[in-house]
Amino acid sequence: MSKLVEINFDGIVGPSHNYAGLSLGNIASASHKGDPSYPRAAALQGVAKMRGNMARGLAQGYLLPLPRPNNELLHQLAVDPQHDRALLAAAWSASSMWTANAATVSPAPDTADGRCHLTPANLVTMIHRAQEWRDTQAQLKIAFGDERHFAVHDAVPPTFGDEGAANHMRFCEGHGSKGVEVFVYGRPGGRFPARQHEQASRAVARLHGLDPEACVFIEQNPEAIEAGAFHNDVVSVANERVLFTHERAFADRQGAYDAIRAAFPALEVVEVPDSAVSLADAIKSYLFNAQLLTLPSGEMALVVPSECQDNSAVWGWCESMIASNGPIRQVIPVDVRQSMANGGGPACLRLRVVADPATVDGRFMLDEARADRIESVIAEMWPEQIDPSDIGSQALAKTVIEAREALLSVLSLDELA
Ligand code: SUG
Repeated sequence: MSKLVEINFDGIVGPSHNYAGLSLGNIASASHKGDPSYPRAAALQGVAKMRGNMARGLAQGYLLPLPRPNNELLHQLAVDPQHDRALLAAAWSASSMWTANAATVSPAPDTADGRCHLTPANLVTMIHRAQEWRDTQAQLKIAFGDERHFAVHDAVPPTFGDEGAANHMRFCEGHGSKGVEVFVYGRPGGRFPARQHEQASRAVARLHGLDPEACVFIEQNPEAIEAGAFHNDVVSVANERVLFTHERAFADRQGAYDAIRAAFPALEVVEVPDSAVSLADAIKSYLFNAQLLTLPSGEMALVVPSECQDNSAVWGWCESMIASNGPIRQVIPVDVRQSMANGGGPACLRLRVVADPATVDGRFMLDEARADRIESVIAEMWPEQIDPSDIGSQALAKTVIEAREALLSVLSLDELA
């Protein structure tokens, strides 16, 4: 029997979490620019989400915050901390919390060599994200260091922008069976950057040794990017046979469904029409930036941001979906408001890896004892509040560095220091 299960690796929110308005095209990031942030609350919200999924009987892992501030970047760009506030903030960004952008993952049943392949995302469109991949790769090489089971690649070189799993979906009968991988790219030329380049997606598919018959490349709807869906996972999510999507997610709606169905005939589309939930409401509430999970009972649950309850069209739609006989049987709201204010919902905060948990370095797997340890370091060491004017201060830099090191230490991951 296959021991392959889906493991969600959540990004632990780093101690420098702040709102710097760094992401053009990400409406939440722009509208919260300059707000005070609450790193301790943010990180505890993330741990509570992980605990919730663990309590549902699901395998849960985590990735650690990256070293910030990134002094090397500040030197390379000769940043003047008084005047170059956005560049300064970039070097302090805790954006690695959104691990859906850490890498693209192709599970072992999909690849030519029968190993699980991971390619860190180059995230080249934005400097605060482009600095992530080498440190992310260093973690992936430890967590998935067993080369009998995993292959960790280098990022795709620029100029082809790659945003990782946020623009990638996988359809399968069960997580351990062979899947069809769908890559969603944007076409440049609009008001906002199209962060995922088609050529990056195609390169990842080749690197991973995917069967060309089991790959589908789809264009994201430029109107969705224009409305603030800077990643496809803001307007769609997939799990096993199900695609949960907004009607306006793809450039050619029917063509997209047909192409997926040609490769994966069992596809079930749960489409939310624009007439029920507008693209604007979908993006504001992050209804689709949800974790669509198969529970141990076999039922599917949708873990949504609690903002969905604040929007009557969105919540009304969720209630009618549950009342109907569709494949998604539960909707579970979670509070990740600190991350949401930077455009990161429950789905952004996790990287899905299908693997046998016994083959993963155990120091990256959550259990009750580790959750307790992580929570107590956060409660003790994470700054309670960061104001924009604090960014760059020596005192805060010291706090942030010490907090991360304390976390690495309790998890026996000092080699990442
Ligand atoms: O890359 N926000 C992130 C949010 C990433 C969400 N991820 C997924 N959709 N998978 C981004 O735009 C904001 C940082 C700031 O403005 O301080 C930021 O980087």
